[in-house]
Amino acid sequence: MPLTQSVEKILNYIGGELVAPQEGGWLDNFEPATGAVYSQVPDSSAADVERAVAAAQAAFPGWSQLSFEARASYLFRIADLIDRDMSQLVEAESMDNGKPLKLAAEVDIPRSSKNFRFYAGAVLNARTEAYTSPQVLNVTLRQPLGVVTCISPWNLPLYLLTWKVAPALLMGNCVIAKPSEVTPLTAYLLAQLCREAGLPAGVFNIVHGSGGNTGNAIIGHPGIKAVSFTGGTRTGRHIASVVAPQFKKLSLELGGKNPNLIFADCDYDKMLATTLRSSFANQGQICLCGSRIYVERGIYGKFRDDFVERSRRLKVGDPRLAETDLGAVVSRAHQEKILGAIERAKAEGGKVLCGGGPAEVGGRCSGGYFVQPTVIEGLSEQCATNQEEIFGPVVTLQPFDREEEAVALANATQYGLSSSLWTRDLSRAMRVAERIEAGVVWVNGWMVRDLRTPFGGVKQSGVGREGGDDALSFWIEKKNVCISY
Ligand code: TXE
Repeated sequence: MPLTQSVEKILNYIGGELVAPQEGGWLDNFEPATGAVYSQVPDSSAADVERAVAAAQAAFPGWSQLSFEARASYLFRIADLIDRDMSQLVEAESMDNGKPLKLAAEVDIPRSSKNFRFYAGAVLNARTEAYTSPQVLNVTLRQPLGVVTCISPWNLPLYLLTWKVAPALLMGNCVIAKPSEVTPLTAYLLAQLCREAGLPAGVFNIVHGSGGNTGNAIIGHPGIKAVSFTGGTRTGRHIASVVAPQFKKLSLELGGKNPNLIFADCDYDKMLATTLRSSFANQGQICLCGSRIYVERGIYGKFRDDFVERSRRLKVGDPRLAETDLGAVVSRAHQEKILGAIERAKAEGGKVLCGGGPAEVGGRCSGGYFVQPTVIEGLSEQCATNQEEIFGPVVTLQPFDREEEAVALANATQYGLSSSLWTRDLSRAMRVAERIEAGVVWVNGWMVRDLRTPFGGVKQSGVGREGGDDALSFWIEKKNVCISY
């Protein structure tokens, strides 16, 4: 039976049980491709959060005293169940977020089981430090924090939720997760898989709800010892203002306004194909998308014409169809934000080379939230369009003449998450990469990911790093024990 018809009420996962919100708050959950309400999601209250924290606190002694191997065995089992239910999870993610089915199948869900497997494998090889000197042994204990929270966004729902939850659990913590209220479905299905895997009650809890209600109750709870957040910079700033005075550990993965620097000596065909993806994948709703494209003047005209021609050919349509390249953006409000940004770009003097408005998709999707892939040139780097995150299928083009100018343009925003850089000259690649203000620089590629690498941004793109040892170290306290003998 198609999933849409089988999920009326999405439930919280608290103390190992699937439960409704205690005070009965529910939010409509929309299918972005059709604009229809297809289910209800809890708008959980402080009472629900309290129940979840109590369940996690009760589970913590048992869970934290298990070996890495024992904890990893649960997560390997969950990964196997995600793979078993791959098609259902893919359909759910596409329906809930609006992304093409093929993108959820190629990226979102396979990466979700990979997140569990990668970190389960990492902890089995985890090391600690010990230092010896005459009659003295120093050893570092890596102890879990206790009850922690993972707050995740709507753009890559299961992918980013599992990216946070896996290391937190494996290092011995018990987790209160709060997925975005805009895309709760795959978290609900994950809860069911965790129950099937026999994960002990209270180890992992999912409390659904709005940020202002449920989210605030979580970050303010004294029983929560660390907060890992991925979302917008504005929300990240608020969370930091609440969490920092409580001296909790805090990891912030925030927005981006990522530059894509293209030098004339690049591998042109590979650059063009990759730049289409880095501009419009997931309808431009990836914090790593390259929304500011700077091209060395000698190839600017050729690139502009080729890129616009290829962008025009992208198919905006029903996410369920194999030929669809861009599905729906995540909500009516977000569609209006993106369309407003396009109108502002025009008012700022931008020339729309293609797209520039909503996309009409007929049939079952006539009420959906679609935006045309949009390419704009002729703007200054200081205008709002080039300074503020739009988080939609909208990119700007600008030529540059010299390497120093390209670096200055790349660094001309308050963000610093990622950058792409296209050149065959590896000395230039390293020179430019060293000077770009970002946490990730892709040379001759985009979204090439090794999960062992540090991932995160600088400036207003965040604080801290996820991935590999950075994630494992975030979710523990280090204690130095010095033994004299
Ligand atoms: O994210 P929010 P939104 C950017 C993008 C987007 C903007 C806002 O520009 O337009 O952020 O998107 C929870 N206490 N990114 O509104 O508000 C919220 O419920 C605790 C970039 O969707 O940041 C959700 O679970 N939690 C980003 C999560 O925070 C709170 C991906 C993200 O919500 C809260 C998504 C509070 N007070 C959007 N308020 C990326 N870096 O990938 C909200 N939340």
